[in-house]
Amino acid sequence: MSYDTILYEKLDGVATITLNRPEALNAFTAEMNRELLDALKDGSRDKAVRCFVLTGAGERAFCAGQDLKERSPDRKGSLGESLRSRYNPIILAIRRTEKIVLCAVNGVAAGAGCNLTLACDLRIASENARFIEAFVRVGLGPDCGGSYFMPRLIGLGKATELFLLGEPLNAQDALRYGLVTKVVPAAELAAETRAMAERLARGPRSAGLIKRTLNRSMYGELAAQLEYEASTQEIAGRTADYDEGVRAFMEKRTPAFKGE
Ligand code: T3D
Repeated sequence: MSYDTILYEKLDGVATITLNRPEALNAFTAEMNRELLDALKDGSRDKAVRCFVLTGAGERAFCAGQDLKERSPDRKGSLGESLRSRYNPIILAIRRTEKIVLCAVNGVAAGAGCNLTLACDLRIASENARFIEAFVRVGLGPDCGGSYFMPRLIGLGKATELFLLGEPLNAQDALRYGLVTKVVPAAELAAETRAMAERLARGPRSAGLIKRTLNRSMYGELAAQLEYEASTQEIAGRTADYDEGVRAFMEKRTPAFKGE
């Protein structure tokens, strides 16, 4: 299979998927959603693959979420439908595969990009990594399971702060909150990730069962929450504040929200 917006490599039991639009901070287009899902399905079916690594190209960004250049008022369409057809299947694929998914957070992870990291089983972060629940900055609410994973990973108090204020959580604070397993210098991220991925790929059959039991323990209502996020994002996506948020981002200014 060949891809345009991701890189996909399988080696020694590890399938590495690299989001590859560095010029746009690896932001999602519909094509990238499709290709990421295809690669996850391919690796999940492949008996030789025991572990996935998910990362972003370049040192600047893991992923800046939805490509906002596709979200001007005349092009935005239905955000609920976008989540149901493009994003939620990716989140469910990551949680439902019994292969372990290790995220190498190589830079900023914002919006859907932030929540994509949270869906993974483990995260290693470069010192440059930042986690930003950026939705509020553009007049949206959490999606891609962020409202489900974040409170479970770091507690409701800090999660609420991140969602309502949209401020970045840096790599060291992410480590302190238990969001990431390890923080390493940017130059060492690839090697540290490879070592951890190979260790996971050499693990017993029970690794997949461990994932499945943790899913059952903590993530039983994930599909319903993804659907709920899609319905609330549909509402937010129709507001004047969202249109203003996207316009302000494109014009590099602070949005003037009116609460409408
Ligand atoms: O279908 C749906 O719409 C529903 C799903 C929604 C899910 C979402 O993800 S909504 C949230 C979308 N993401 C964001 O709101 C984050 C937007 N980006 C940022 O806040 C900042 O760019 C970052 C904090 C991620 C990084 O800041 P910084 O200062 O390091 O970089 P920058 O200068 O802002 O960005 C660099 C370039 O990337 C810049 O382009 P330019 O000026 O060099 O031509 C910027 O426009 C571009 N870029 C960054 N993020 C996006 C983007 N272009 C398109 N879409 C982006 N999300």
